[in-house]
Amino acid sequence: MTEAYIRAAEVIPSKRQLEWQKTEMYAFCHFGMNTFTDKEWGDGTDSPALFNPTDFDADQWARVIKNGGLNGIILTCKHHDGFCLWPSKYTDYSVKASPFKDGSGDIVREVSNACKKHGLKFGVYLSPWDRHEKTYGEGKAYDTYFVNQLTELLTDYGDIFCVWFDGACGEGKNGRIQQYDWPGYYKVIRELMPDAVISICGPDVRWIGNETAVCRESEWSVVPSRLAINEYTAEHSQKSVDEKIRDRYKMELDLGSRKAIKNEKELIWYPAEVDVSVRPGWFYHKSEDYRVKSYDKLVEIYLNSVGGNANLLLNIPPDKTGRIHEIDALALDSFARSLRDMFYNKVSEGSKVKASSELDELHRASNILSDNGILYWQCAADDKEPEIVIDFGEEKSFDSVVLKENIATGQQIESFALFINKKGKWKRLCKGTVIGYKKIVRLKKKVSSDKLRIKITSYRVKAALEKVEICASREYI
Ligand code: FUL
Repeated sequence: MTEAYIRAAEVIPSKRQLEWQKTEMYAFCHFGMNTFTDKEWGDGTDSPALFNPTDFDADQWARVIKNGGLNGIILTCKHHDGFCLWPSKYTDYSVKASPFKDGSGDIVREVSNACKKHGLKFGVYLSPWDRHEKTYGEGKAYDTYFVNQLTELLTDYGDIFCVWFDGACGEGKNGRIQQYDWPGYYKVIRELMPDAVISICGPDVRWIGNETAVCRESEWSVVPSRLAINEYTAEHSQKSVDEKIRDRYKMELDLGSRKAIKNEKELIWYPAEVDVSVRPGWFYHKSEDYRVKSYDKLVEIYLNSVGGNANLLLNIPPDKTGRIHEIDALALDSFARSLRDMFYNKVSEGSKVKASSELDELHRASNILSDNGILYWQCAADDKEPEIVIDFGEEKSFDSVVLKENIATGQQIESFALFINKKGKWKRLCKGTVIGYKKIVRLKKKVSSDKLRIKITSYRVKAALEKVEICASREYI
């Protein structure tokens, strides 16, 4: 059998995975019965009368989220307590039975409309674990219930970019055990919303393995297929509300290196997503108003996730009024401004680029500075240590370098190093491992030079970079 790393180099993303990857960063909105009961997990017995946002404003959610630089919203349409944020025909436990708009409201509709209006993508979280529904644990009857709900969400609410299935279940050994019909669920999703990714307990997007945004140094998108087995995800997911899952790294640290995949038979494209909350909890609690993450913590999370080949799903839980709290909105606003400042000056624009080799005239080195998103640089097949030199033409200062592989043709680069020219000698700035969709190298302080050299020190079959951006942060005097 061909060596695993060579087989790995052949694995490419599906169209829907590629589109999802470009979404980079989007919001999770945990909103539901727990918002009103001040809990993280409800047991499904709380009265629908408690659900009553007094000033619900989906448009405000979308404005705040868009202003924060996020590109979509995934809404908890139904959390573990089973309470539905849309008037589902299949249960009485929903907004229909609540005082919200006298039972005629539909949170899912309003959020999906607001997303459309503000150019955000919309995704649905539908908890497989349902503590209210009587058929849960009965097998087929619950599967039918679940598929009916999925069908409602995927037919009545416009385009859905993601269906997010949580692995959490707190039933324990003596609880109700439901064997989910995953293939049946996936079939319905593929039929009704073929472009949507199915995340976490699904074949398209992989959970990073913790809820504190602790990322791997080398986040590979090509990994063993056993990682997409839902039982594996569930085994590592939360089993009780008090479990300190957030503080632990539960899964293996090396999923994709040559060593890690050496004996793996089947490899798949299964890119990582980091899910983390802007507050300690997933749902809004007044007691956590002063524990909202600072903008610099959010920047750190962004650099590690989006800047480390993973997408970021950042939870912003609206409060009891039905709006995103001012403190969260402020944190998001400062976060977005910090990112804009960080990449303010594009130093590499207009530079000259030279590579150690080019595959042919379609794969020119100069493609890495273009924005067309189609052409990229690829080195010649026999180039063992390919490199690119970007010549600014004059001395320039910068403090971040953004590198992107052309992932449509796979993830190939295993390690790289960056150098700057100092009086005719190359001085190494840093070393790194994988690149993937995006790698952001953030330097501790600005450096200046007239050239940057990118050396690919190890790759699988073909080395290809789609984009390089060298930036200087904005300084305020
Ligand atoms: C966990 C759930 O138990 C939490 O309540 C939350 O929804 C989080 C995103 O996933 O597994």
